[in-house]
Amino acid sequence: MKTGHKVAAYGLALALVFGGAWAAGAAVGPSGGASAPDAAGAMNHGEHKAEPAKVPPGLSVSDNGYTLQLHDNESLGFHISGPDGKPVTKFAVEHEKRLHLIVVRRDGSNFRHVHPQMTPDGMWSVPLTLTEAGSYRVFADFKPEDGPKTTLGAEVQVAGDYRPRTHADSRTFTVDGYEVTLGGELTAGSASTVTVAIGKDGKPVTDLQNYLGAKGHLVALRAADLAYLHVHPEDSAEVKFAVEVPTAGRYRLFLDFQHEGKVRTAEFTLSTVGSPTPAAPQTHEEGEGHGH
Ligand SMILES: [Cu+2]
Repeated sequence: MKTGHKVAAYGLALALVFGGAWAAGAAVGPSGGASAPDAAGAMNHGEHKAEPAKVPPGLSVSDNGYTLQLHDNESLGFHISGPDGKPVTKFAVEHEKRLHLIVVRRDGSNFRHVHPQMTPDGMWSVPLTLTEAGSYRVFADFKPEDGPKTTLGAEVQVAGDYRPRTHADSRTFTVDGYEVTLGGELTAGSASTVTVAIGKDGKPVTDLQNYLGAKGHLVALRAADLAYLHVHPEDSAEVKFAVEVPTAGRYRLFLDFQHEGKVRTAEFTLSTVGSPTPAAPQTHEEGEGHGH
């Protein structure tokens, strides 16, 4: 596993992102808490509550004592090392899975949300073929049985002729004949409510199936750095989310929904509205801003 570590460390130098609590579940956990671990030594006040994170989740390969160790192999393999340096084997189930893996290219394209399998010794893998060239961010979203909810990110490179795409703001997306529309606005510095309407053949789809225990799952990434935002489903009857938007700017949102037995993904690009809020105070912790 040392080997894997080296490889991972090399690949990561650029990126690391991530964050958050992927959908609802995080509930109360100290998810935002200790985001910038090794660097800054930030959290030296011994407070582990939901204080505002200075850095959103998902931006680091290591957080809360846990490290994402990508393996250098064909299928996407990895393990999570714990505070004791050993592979973690006990994970809490969240949204029906022990670990959620999000893969997205740095330009915000080619989003994938998959659920790897783990061997008893803590080695995870998932058959995932990345065919288009580019630099990809891999986010592992999990909660160790005896640790906080954590989102780690590392980079995977796919060689070839990389043609990055740009994404203009867009709140509608069509996939397999489903027209998906986002409602609501993102406002920096607050939890913004986003609603989802899904139609097919001009009629609203009213019988969405549960997928991972909810009517839909939304992943929100800050376009500039792929910070992984906290998203909480707000209501089980309606497809509605609270998205914690830390800063003004553009965001990529990816909705997984299930209808008639198949999971599909719709993607959107939204920019924040209103006056940009100033950056969170760097020297004082006043508990305002994007905390809960
Ligand atoms: Cu998942």
